Amino acid sequence: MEFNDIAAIIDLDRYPLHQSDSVAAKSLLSLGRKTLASDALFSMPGFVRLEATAFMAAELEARLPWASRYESMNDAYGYDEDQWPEGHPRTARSLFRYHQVLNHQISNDSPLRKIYCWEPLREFLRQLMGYETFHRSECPHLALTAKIAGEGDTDGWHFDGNDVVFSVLLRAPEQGGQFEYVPNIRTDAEQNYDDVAAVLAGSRDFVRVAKLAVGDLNVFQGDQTLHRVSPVVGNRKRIVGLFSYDRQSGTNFGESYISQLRRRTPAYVPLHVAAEK
Ligand SMILES: O=C(O)CCC(=O)C(=O)O
Ligand SMILES: [Fe+2]
Repeated sequence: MEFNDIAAIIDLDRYPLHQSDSVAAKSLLSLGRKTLASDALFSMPGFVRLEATAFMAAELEARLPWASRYESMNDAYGYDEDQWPEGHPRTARSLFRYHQVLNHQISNDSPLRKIYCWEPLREFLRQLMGYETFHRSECPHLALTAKIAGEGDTDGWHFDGNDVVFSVLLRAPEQGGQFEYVPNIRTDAEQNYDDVAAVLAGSRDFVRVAKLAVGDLNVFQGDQTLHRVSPVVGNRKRIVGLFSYDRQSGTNFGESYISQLRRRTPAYVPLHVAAEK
């Protein structure tokens, strides 16, 4: 199967984003805006065709030996200069452990990159978010990536440092690896540490489990919504493609994070050399 044509990758009958004046595209925008406001997560089921997801999952899994390996106990809030007393939810740590295939390890003709570079998708997402400008990231490492989670791999509870994440699930594990989240548990004005502490301590009271299926495109606002990916169970890996955009053009990720990422990445073997092995 060749994936030269975007119609072979994205289900354009269901999601005619290239016809921005169509009733389908307009109603998708209004549904998406409403859903994001109430739930922080908007999924478009069956966005990517299943034959294409299987192709991309295999392509990405073949890059695993060169992928960056992340393994660390982190708190949910990211870097912060303040000191917090022991027992405070800002000090609670959970495990983050996965492989990440980096932008420069994903070939230019990968269907995943074709989705990311498809202009009608970027324009649709700009309108969905209500931003005036919206650009693909130009980071050589993190613009387009894929996280691959094997047995026991997980993303611990956290808030994202950026406003919004776009992902497409390419392969689901046998069990576990579920996206769990507590919509808008905090606001700009109120950190709501009591409820955050309860979730970090294992309470399931407010936790939602997203019913993500292979091929779904997900728009997720993770800055106020505590979330995690539960540990993967079984041999089949969870593979998710992640698209990075920014309101400003020419953005790169911070140099200190990128140099850590480089240290965690095995020596890079160019694709043509790898293919000859
Ligand atoms: O793997 C996912 O579905 C989302 C991972 C996540 O929360 C993140 O990359 O910040
Ligand atoms: Fe996240």
